[in-house]
Amino acid sequence: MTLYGDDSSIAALATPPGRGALAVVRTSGKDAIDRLASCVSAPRKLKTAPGNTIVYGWILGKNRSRIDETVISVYRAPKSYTGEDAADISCHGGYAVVHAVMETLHNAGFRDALPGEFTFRAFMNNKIDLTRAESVMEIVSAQTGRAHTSAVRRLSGDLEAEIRAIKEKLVQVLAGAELFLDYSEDEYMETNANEHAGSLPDQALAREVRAALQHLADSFHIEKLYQEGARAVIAGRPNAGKSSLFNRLVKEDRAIVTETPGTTRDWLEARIAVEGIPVRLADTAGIRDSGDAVEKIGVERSLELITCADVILYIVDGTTGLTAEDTQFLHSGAFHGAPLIMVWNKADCAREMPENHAGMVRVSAKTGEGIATLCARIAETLVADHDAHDERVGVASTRQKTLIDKALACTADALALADAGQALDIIAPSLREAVNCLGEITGEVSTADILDVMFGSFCVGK
Ligand SMILES: Nc1nc2c(ncn2[C@@H]2O[C@H](COP(=O)(O)OP(=O)(O)O)[C@@H](O)[C@H]2O)c(=O)[nH]1
Ligand SMILES: [Mg+2]
Repeated sequence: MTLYGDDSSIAALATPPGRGALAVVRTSGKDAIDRLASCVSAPRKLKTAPGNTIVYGWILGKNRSRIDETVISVYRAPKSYTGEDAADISCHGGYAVVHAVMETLHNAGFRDALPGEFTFRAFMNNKIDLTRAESVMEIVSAQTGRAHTSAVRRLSGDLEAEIRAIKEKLVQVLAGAELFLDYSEDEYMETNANEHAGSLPDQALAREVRAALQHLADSFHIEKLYQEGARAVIAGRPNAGKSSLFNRLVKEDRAIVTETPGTTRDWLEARIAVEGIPVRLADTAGIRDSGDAVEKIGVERSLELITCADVILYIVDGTTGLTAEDTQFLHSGAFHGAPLIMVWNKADCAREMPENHAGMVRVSAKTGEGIATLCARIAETLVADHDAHDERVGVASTRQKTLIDKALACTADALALADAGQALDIIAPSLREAVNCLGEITGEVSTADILDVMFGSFCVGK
């Protein structure tokens, strides 16, 4: 019994629904091709088609009525994405045609694929491990080149290889320890085991493993940042140039810029890429005490946005400099500890920045001066103390991160126990637990619950 309950033939639309030149309906299952043959104009050709070939034909509906002219890519087990016999139907992209194709497939005995079911089958048939299965969704969701590149690395199996290599070393450490345990009755070994009290037989290798796991654990922040992105909020007094800066960063005139203070009453959001990091940038209403009810709501929303920001750009009007209102706000505690970048705007006609404002970035939303520096500062702030240019493969999902953390903690425990002079039979269980965690990352060790959560988050057709 598999997680999804059965091994029936499945079908799903793999492309976005709607009008388009083409749509791809994907099918898989041990009798998928025979079933499909019952509803095409060239049944014999399809039934006998070898793997990795294309068959041209019409998809037929009730009473063999024509539904669409298609080409069908045929795959034979085990050389397919799922490892089963499979066929991709390339039909025309439209709601009605896809609906009719799906209906005819249902009549031929296909059922709708559940989210992630194709990839799940690929995993069950040993086509890919869990890290590669996860990277499939990462590729689909990648918003910037950088996110895509690191997802490709995981799809190519780099993470799987790295985890396996670490695991092998850990197994070696464990085997060394267990050798002593197995032969502890033996007099010769006992003498040696006593000599080894307070250290693992392969202490240096265990330390190497701990360092490699630490590196993977540290990589998560960066991978997540490039994948999921961050939230930046522009704040500041009315008329400081927030909307102008927003427009400059978005590179189009989206926010309304006016000379009347208090124009942006609600907030606007745009998705931009800052040095490869997907950023949701929000322009907010000017923060000030206002009698106007609508503006007041805008100010409240600004404050709400600020509480969930990963970075805040606080804009100061460089022609007036820091005012009492700025200082009051900056000291009000509204920022909840989120990193703050102070921006001295209107550099084109501003006064010189006072010397004690050294941390400020001087820009002109009008001319574009200083914007590159500001972007670099935003990226730097989001990356925090991590190495954004690290070329090594990293962990991308919370599932992977949790297991790496666990394996790291167990390895560190084992090393600490060894340092404290504990016997090997006290140390070995921690090492074994660490090995299991690594096995769970790639899916060698897996339970239905884990698979359920993981594949359930996929989109249908994947
Ligand atoms: N000279 C100059 N004027 C600017 C600059 N940025 C904004 N402004 C002007 O300042 C005024 C207020 O800008 P706006 O973006 O609406 O400010 P907001 O209220 O903070 O959103 C407008 O007249 C803008 O043209 C700048 O860099 N240089
Ligand atoms: Mg504005």
